[in-house]
Amino acid sequence: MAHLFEKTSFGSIQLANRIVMAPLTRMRSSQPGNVPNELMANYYAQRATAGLIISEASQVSQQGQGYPGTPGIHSPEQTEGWKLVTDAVHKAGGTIVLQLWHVGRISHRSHQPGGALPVAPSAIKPEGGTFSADWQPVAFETPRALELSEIPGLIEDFRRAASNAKDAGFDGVEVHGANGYLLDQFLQDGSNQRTDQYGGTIENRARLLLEVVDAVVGVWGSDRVGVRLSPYGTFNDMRDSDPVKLFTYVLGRLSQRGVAYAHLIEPRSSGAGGGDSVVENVPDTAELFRSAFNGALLSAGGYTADTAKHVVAAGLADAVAFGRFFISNPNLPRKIQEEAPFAPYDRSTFYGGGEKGYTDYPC
Ligand code: 8OZ
Repeated sequence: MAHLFEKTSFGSIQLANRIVMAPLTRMRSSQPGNVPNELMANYYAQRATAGLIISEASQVSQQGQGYPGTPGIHSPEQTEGWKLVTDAVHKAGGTIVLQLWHVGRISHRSHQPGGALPVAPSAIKPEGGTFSADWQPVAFETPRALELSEIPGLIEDFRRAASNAKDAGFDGVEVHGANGYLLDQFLQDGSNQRTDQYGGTIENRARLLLEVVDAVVGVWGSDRVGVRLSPYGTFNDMRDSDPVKLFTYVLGRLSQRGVAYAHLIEPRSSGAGGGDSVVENVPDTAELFRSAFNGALLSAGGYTADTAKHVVAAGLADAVAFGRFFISNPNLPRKIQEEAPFAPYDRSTFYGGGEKGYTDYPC
């Protein structure tokens, strides 16, 4: 029976324990240029006792940005900035992978090159909104459907970003295929109504994600690449007509490629970023998809110390990711080991700002 404090590995990535820090958008990169900084390095280093840290989602291009203050991994300055983070985490004994992100339609003209419309598989407007480059709440607009001729450039953006992440000293990368961002928009038929080879059948809708994974694997090797997915998630106005068939196919293809891990977000915490409510009567995706993937499975979404112990002991996941509680408990593994209560988090300081609510939680 596996234990949270037993070491494990995701491909060639070694984890000292099975408590993983989930990717968390915190919107504190330096402006202009969305550059990672010393404050971020300190924040991540404080959390180095995690078995693995997954960095906050980091845009692979300017077009891939959808919120103010999120770090990029496309410019030389950003790559240099990330070196501060990887050095600090490694000095503190931790392991960190970078999450590669393109938001697709979850953006606003103010973030886009030349003030253009955000891009997506199809011109379908999601419900809801984001924050503009000057931090004003703005509604989503109808995105521009990507031309077929633009797809190779998108894949190249991910490849180049993966290469930058390697130069920046990360231990691997995670492809963000979840939560209604670009790659998920291609996967699910509520947002993809294309009629070319990137739309229609499941094989076609999964094509972009798999081509991106192949490009990134070409840089890192499959043993240092993970993929995050959110079957049944509804954040960012997502829906699919047959999630079991879609995600079983995707996980099967990822198995064939031998990627280091699959990272599944439980739909009970589908309100990612929006609040703390728990969605009732939704499938348990670690259980539903465990047999569809032959590598390490990382499960995320509203875990407590007890439910995390249980899911690993039951063999339904190899490791568990905690998000919100890693914000307020930098040394979360020790708290779990000592069965100490978790410190509460302050949602009002999640996004943007400085040290407050970021590096000032007691370690
Ligand atoms: C919350 C706020 C903004 C972005 C995700 C990158 O859900 C995010 C995100 C979450 O994956």
